[in-house]
Amino acid sequence: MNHTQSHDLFTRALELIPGGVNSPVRAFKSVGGEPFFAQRAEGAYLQDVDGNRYIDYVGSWGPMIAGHAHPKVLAAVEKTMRDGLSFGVPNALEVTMAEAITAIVPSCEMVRMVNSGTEATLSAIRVARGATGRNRIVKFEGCYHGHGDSFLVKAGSGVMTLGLPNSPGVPSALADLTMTIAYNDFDAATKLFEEIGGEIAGLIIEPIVGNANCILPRDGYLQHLRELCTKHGALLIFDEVMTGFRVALGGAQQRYGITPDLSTFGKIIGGGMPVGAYGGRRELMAQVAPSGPIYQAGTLSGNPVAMAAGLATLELIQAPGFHEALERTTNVLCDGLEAAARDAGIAFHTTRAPGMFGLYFREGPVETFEDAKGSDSARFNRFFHAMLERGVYLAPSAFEAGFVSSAHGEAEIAATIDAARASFATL
Ligand code: KE4
Repeated sequence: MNHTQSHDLFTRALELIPGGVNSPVRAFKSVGGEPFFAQRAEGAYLQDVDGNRYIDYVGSWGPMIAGHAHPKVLAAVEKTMRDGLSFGVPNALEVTMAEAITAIVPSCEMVRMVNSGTEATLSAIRVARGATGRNRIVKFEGCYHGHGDSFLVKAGSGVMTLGLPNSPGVPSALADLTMTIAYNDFDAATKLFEEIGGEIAGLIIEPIVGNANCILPRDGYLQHLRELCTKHGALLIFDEVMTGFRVALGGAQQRYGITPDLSTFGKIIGGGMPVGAYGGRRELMAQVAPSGPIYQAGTLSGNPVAMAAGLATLELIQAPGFHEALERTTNVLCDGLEAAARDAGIAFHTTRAPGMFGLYFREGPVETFEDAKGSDSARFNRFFHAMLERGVYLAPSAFEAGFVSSAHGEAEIAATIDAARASFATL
């Protein structure tokens, strides 16, 4: 493939933007090579500035669940923008969005719109700390909740798994307050709560981990965390920025039948525009300014054009059978990839949930972050580039989930499996 224009753009970008990108994962650092620059996108396809076309399994990292440039989403944006782009005073679409989210996610009796998943999660833990008067937060190794200081923490050594900053600029005084434990480890959670349960403001988790590749909760695990939080007076926070409205209309909390105290959302509810949200029980959310003392604000929060894109997307995913079809497509894709790998004699395993999947160059099962780290990432990187050359764009990291949209039809899945057969043969 010719990448001349992308190379020129990347060369210019490197001079002026850190790493040449406005978000690190886009730089292809973990898979090697240079990123391509998008020109346009439609349905399941991305087209780069050199005219190369790809079947897209990233979908802007989640928002494009109904496919790129969906006519109904574009029409909603076009109609709304003609009345103005931003008012800084309330707008009816913010009420419509709040009604939509609280109707689809019953655990959210109230909701606040923000502009990114990061804003949603850092606001949610502020509510947890403000409402409980406690300071400690529990997160899980391998889970990503955006770049808020309290989340850029890695598991420390020692029993208390004291947090250690995993980025310069995060004060250790703050990192100390974040405890990190292993995902899907029932005993680790029980032990931590027995030791310091009374000090924990909130436990935040990706109910299905989509940032360490894709890892599903073991049977009963989420319920176990629910019970521990209830017993010790800590708030259970489901970070559904990625899983929300994807793995089921009501998200992972609907799929697994768990009621968190707070939830965070993003991606799909913006339909590609910058949107995040956090919500939960009324007695918690009522404490958020200006109805309560816990402060949080944002100039463009609830932006009408972003609301229009998000609402049009929410309408599309409420079509009868939307999520059942998404689940079928995801399974046909993953079954086909596994069959292709088997025929090529390659150790390969997939994990999957409706609309999202994980690819591992190792035998299954993959149930923990340790299991995920056992994947042959060098082999994944070669597979990534072999697929890219054949017109299939996978997430450019062995530690990111892939995404399927309703625009991925039989033709796209068949073409992807054909490309995989050829790519496995080169490994
Ligand atoms: P944003 O601030 O990037 O909108 O959302 C942060 C976030 C929070 N919670 C979860 C579960 C998330 O997956 C994310 C963001 N996801 C990454 C993909 N791994 C976004 C891609 C990127 O960083 O560019």
